[in-house]
Parts: sequence; C-alpha cells; structure tokens
Amino acid sequence: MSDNNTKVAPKQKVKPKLEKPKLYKVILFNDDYTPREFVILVLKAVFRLSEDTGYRLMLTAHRFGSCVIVVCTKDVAETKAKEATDLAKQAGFPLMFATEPEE
Ligand code: TYC
Repeated sequence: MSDNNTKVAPKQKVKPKLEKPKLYKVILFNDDYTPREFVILVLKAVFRLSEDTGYRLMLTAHRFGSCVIVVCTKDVAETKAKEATDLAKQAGFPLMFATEPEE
C-alpha cells in the first residue's frame, strides 16, 4: 500500500566532517655524551631511516643543537620519541627526543 499524500523531504547531502589530523614533529636534541654511531643506530632502528639520512640528521642535530626527524600524527610521534629515548636510556646515554605540534 502506498500513500501518495506522504511528503518526503528531499534527500540531504551529508557532508562528512573529516578534520585534518594535527601534525607533530619529532625533534632530536644534541648532547655531549651519546656517540654519533649510536644516534645513527637509533634513527635507523626506530625511524627506519637509511644510514645516509641517519648520518645527515645526526650531524644536523650535532651542529645546530636540534633537528626535526619526522612529522606525523600525535600518537605516532609520541610513541617513536619515547621508544627512541628509552632505547638510549637503556644503553646509558642521555639522548633526547621530544614532540612538538606543527604550526
Ligand atoms: N654530540 C655528540 C658527540 O659529539 C653526537 C650527537 C649528535 C649526540 C647528535 C646527539 O642528537 C645528537 N658525541
């Protein structure tokens, strides 16, 4: 049975509200104690960087005091920064990684 008097509202287009996820930087800090080779090892193991890229980023942090390693979501940035800092701590080095929101 159909009722021809039934008013049907025109279909409304539903705009999915997809917020762009906020991005975070993982920053590597220089220190006077961690061996260069160990910094590269951590960059390769945690951030999957090549020897060459690891070397260049390590040298940038060494020269300028800090260096951005990756830009990613908050979750990933915090996990990677903690993993890398913990790895150094376990080995007895003060190597530091931190996260910072991107402007
Ligand atoms: N400055 C350290 C040294 O001379 C090496 C180093 C580089 C440490 C980069 C940390 O983020 C860093 N042994």
